[in-house]
Amino acid sequence: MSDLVLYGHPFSSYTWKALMPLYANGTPFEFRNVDPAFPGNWDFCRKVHPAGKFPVLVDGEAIVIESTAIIEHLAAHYPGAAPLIPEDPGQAVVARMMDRVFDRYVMDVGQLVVNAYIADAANPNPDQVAAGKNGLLHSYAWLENWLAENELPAHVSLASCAAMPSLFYADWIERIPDTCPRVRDLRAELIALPPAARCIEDARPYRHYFPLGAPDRD
Ligand SMILES: N[C@@H](CCC(=O)N[C@@H](CS)C(=O)NCC(=O)O)C(=O)O
Repeated sequence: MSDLVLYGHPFSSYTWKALMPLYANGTPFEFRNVDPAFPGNWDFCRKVHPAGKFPVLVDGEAIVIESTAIIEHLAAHYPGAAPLIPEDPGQAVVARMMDRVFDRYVMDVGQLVVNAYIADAANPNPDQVAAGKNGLLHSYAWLENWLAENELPAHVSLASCAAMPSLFYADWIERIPDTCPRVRDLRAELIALPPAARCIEDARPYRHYFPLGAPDRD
């Protein structure tokens, strides 16, 4: 059995973010699914995470919470073919900046809409839905401009691990508009990466969990 254990859910965006580097570098680990079908696993996350969230990585005595910290931990202790954090300090800052952008202004903003549907799928709070969808459109436009001047490397790295799941699900919540072709292309490129495709396939049986109804694509 591997020393590394990852607690997470196959349908969870932040779990994908942690799975991507593990898959890309072929790092051996045991996956513990927090789905209610596997009782006890989520209880562990509730115990070790201040908000009971997953993914959680256990590495021997070390418990690492938060997907970004998990990637930093893997980069430091399990380096592999995929350079998770750029060696150049300036590029590392950009990678960490984009990690924050995708988590805070794509993933978490889209989650506002998802939460509104979880609370009441028949009557989601319209202000919350509008805030989430407008926030996504604003972030898409920002990213479109950023991508005109910058490149997000299309290999598995901190930035792309944050970008892939957030753009995957954001597009289900509010489609990336025609005015943002660079963002649409980036999403397509990232979800075609083999570790991403594996996450997407393994999550397929859980698509009925998507509170807005999963679209018939991807
Ligand atoms: N900032 C956290 C966010 C983790 C997060 O929101 N995880 C979701 C699944 S994608 C979760 O635990 N949801 C269950 C809950 O909030 O109760 C990270 O980067 O790991």
